[in-house]
Amino acid sequence: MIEELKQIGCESLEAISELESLESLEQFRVSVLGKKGKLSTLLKGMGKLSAEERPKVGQVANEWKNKIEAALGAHKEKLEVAALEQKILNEKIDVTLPSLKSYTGTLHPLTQATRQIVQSLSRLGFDVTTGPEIETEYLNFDSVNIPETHPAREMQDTFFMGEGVVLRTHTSPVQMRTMRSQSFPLRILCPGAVYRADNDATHSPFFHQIEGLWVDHGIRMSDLKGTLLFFAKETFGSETEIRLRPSFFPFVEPGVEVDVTCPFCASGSGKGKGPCKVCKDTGWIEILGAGMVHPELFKHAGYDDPKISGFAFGIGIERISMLLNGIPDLRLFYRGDVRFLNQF
Ligand code: FA5
Repeated sequence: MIEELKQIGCESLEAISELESLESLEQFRVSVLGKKGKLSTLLKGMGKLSAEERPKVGQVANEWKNKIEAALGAHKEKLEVAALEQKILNEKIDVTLPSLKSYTGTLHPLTQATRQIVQSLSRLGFDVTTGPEIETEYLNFDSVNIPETHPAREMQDTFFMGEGVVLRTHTSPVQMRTMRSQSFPLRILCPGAVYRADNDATHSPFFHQIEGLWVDHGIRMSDLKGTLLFFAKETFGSETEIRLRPSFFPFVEPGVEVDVTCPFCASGSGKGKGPCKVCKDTGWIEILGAGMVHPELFKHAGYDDPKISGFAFGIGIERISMLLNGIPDLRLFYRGDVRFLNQF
């Protein structure tokens, strides 16, 4: 048996040095030292040996087992080093390759339009102020002269939150918040998000407005007209003209809708040269609502002065950005599609 042990040992030591992978090394270890391996199978015959022979054979078997294990360990280390070197070679970084392109974000077109409008009107002395998007029914409606039974409440399809709270349907409540907390003269712009249960290519349930308010002694309709003409020329170009059409908003009296000459097909006179999909050959495009502040609002604001007057206007920001950038569908603003956003 000692001879057989020696043969298994010598053959194993020779075979180990020729193994080329960690997998074949493990297979070989199991085939020699495993429970059903050559060595264990041979040693099962030890029971038949005499009591004298048994410890001698056991000692020799242990010596070979240790030698084989040491050889396996040493060879395993060699193979691991070789595998690591190969891995490093395969993963070599080619520093001459062009680098990955890094993308720089841009301001959202609605942010750009808001900033452009604020920047131009701040040159007339308007300051920016903001208010909450979750608003009381009182400030959104009652305080701006839209009482509970007034049909104008129906016109602004409202998201009611319950207990006298709504998602604000316009930025006009910020006028009232500011008047109630500050005394006049006031010259403010209130940009922000508003909500209405509306949804198509030109109406979104979530959109943005900029409210303008100027309150002082002796503010007249001509001040409103001058301010809006300045805004129109700054926004759409110096050739732009405006026209005011009578309209109704409960919070102003008189109220107007304001059109600008179509920046795509008209100049000065407002005569469209057509064919123009934007103004439908009329030469005019409606961009905002405005008017002289209704005296009821001054009562709600606590302004008790007979000489006080003011004007207000409300601009839809999506509308302005669509016109400035030729955007056909306002839902594009909210999809977060970088192919669209990268163009601005
Ligand atoms: C108002 O919201 C008034 N508060 C504006 C105002 C302020 C008038 C001060 C007078 C004095 P209107 O509902 O028309 O008015 O909305 C103003 C603008 O918001 C519209 O001209 C339009 O550009 C935009 N708008 C209205 N509804 C939507 C909508 N669902 N999606 C996108 N834009 C909208």
